[in-house]
Amino acid sequence: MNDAADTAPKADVRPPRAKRAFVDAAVADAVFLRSSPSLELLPPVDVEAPEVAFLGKSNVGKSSLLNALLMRKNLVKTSKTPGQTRLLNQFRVELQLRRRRQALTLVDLPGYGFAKMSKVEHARLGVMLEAYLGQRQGLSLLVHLFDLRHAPTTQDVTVWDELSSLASERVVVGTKSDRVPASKKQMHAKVLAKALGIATDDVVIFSSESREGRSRLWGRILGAVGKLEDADADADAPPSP
Ligand SMILES: Nc1nc2c(ncn2[C@@H]2O[C@H](COP(=O)(O)OP(=O)(O)OP(=O)(O)O)[C@@H](O)[C@H]2O)c(=O)[nH]1
Ligand SMILES: [Mg+2]
Repeated sequence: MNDAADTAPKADVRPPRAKRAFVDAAVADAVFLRSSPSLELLPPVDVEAPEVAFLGKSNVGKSSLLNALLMRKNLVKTSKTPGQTRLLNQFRVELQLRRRRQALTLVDLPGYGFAKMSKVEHARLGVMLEAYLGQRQGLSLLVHLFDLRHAPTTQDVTVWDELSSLASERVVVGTKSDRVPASKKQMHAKVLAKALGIATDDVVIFSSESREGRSRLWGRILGAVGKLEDADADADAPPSP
């Protein structure tokens, strides 16, 4: 038996921690902070509470996903009617990690692609979104949501491509997974990933109804803000329901 070989450090072939971790995040506190009608009226990013924004076409489930992440029923306003969110809505969150608390600022963005509103309002929302995405200094992570039930729309892919030069990290989430048969989820994720040019494994399959994907998404968020090591992360845990 070769002792040296036994004690030699083994090559680490595991995927990066940020991708394999599932975090059962304990939300100690979550409150509405403010609604802002423009980037100029948003205060600068608070370095103590890294900012994470949620983007996607209208009605894809951004506000519902935030409620599911935060384990709150109605903290964030949701609606069956597209075009509910029309301001930059910030929420302040305190997570209880293994050793300490971590604050985050989550931003619920208005959806794109909603035709049934006045041209003026449509243009105003477009300008606000573009300014936020193009100029928000210090944004840690953009979570981009797509409806897992359908292939992404042309606009979805255009927006994704246009944001490829974004300085901040991006995570792709496939929403409403409770509406996709279990046997077809991977196939739908594959179609989405292919259209965006990413790996299928990088798609976080999510449902606000069943909370599938919640702990995986927390893992990706904490990985992006560099706090995963402090979290109560269990690399071997199965994806949470
Ligand atoms: N079945 C199912 N329905 C969902 C899910 N997430 C959201 N919905 C429904 O989809 C509709 C839109 O949800 P919202 O969370 O308001 O969507 P949004 O992306 O914030 O919409 P805008 O603010 O208009 O851009 C609501 O009727 C939700 O109940 C989900 O995971 N599963
Ligand atoms: Mg909304």
